Amino acid sequence: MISIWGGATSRTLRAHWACEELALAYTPHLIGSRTGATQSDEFRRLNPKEKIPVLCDGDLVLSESAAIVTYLADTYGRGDLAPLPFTPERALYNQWLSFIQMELDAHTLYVMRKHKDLANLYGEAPAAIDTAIAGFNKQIQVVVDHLADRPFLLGDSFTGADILLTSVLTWASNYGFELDAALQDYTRTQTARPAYRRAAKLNFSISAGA
Ligand SMILES: N[C@@H](CCC(=O)N[C@@H](CS)C(=O)NCC(=O)O)C(=O)O
Repeated sequence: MISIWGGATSRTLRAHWACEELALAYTPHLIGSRTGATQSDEFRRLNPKEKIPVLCDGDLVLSESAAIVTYLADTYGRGDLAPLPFTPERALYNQWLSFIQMELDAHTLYVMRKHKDLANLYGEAPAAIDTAIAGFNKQIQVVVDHLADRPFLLGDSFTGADILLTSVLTWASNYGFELDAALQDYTRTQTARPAYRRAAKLNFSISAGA
């Protein structure tokens, strides 16, 4: 039986969305970040990093949202949500996942989150925020150019890379980034998917931690 720990964030939504795309039965444990729930003894045994999302499937305990999406795709998707391993398509899928996690999440949007919304925890850093904004604007242009002649990151079919990209695009919009019109269309198309709608309804049925 699959369980997913976490809710109310763009990253936990990735795990719920992958389960919904694959029509999997799963048990959500909707704990929020910074609510104290990630510091409980029970949760720390699952993830000593004290971070969500976490997936449990039988004996497997897996953290990191991109790894969770890819595990679900490989185990239950049979090539539907991630290209099969050992193929050039899979190498490109890995490339997009790394790019999104590093250039559009960790180095940019998450820097803004830490030093703006969460400045009480991580400190004010206006110069880091300016650099993060410039970095996001530069790197997102690569995505705009790439999507100019294909509907999805990998070409003709929706994959976990689109789950990750959509999650950062909605996050960026919420932060006031003016996304290119084509990217707005792309985001509208992905967030209209029934699986996204089910996942978002569940994921955001709790409020984010303070
Ligand atoms: N690289 C990780 C990042 C996970 C992460 O930072 N999660 C945040 C919420 S989106 C968190 O759990 N924060 C816990 C806390 O601060 O209590 C992933 O993609 O899963």
